[in-house]
Amino acid sequence: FGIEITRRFSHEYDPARQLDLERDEDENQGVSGGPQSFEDMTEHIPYRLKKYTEKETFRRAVEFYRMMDERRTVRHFSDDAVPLGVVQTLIKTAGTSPSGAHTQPWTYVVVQDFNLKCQIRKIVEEEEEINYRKRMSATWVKDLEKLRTTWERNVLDVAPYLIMVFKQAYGVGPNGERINHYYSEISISISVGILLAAIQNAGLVTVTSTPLNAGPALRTLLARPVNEKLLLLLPIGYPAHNATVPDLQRRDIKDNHGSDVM
Ligand code: IYR
Repeated sequence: FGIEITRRFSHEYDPARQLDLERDEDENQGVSGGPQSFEDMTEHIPYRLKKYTEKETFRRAVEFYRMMDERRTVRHFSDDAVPLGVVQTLIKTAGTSPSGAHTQPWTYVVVQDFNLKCQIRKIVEEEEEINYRKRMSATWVKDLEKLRTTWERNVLDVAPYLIMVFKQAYGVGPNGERINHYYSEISISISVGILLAAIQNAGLVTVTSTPLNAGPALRTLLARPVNEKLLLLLPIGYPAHNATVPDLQRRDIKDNHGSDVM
């Protein structure tokens, strides 16, 4: 644990260490090139997509934006039931994500069992209490004040489901052979983005929580293999009837230099 904490919380930027970390990254495997031969057996098939009129394209874009603009991170859940089939469909939607070399390097674990949810809550709260008290900098804790987050996690045993998102550092083939994964973390980030859109579309809510330092204990609790690392914990359900959210504003597209049209 010591090393993990120093790496994550070191305030000094150490280029040598940074290089080391980058070298560990899955995306740097197999960089050696060579001529392409396309010898694999994957057939390429025609792709057709319905083309909407310009008016319809506009309407759809605006409608989807309006729906997504209603999305908020919610920290107050109702225990109202959600059919498991809905959650499975949301995860199937997340699985439509692109991924490095189509390796689909994610594992979505759904927890429904109340006792398991209580154990998860205990593990997460124990670590979060230390995070808030010691590991996070004073500035970090101050920056979070407007969100009114604390180390407490009562949502974890109220929400009907917890979706645990694991990154597969590498895959394991049918004969136990290792399969390289590329760009796993960005692939999973894209997949989870799609999941968030699907959750919103279904009229459900989540909080994109990142359980700091609780990963190994949760991986053990859920009996996940060592190649899987917990990245996110997403409670899924309906908002509590008295749920509140901070009155935050989104950045206007005009202030968003990244969205400039060149
Ligand atoms: N990791 C904790 C705390 C937290 C951190 C940030 I940055 C937030 O924007 C919100 C919470 C958690 O996942 O709740």
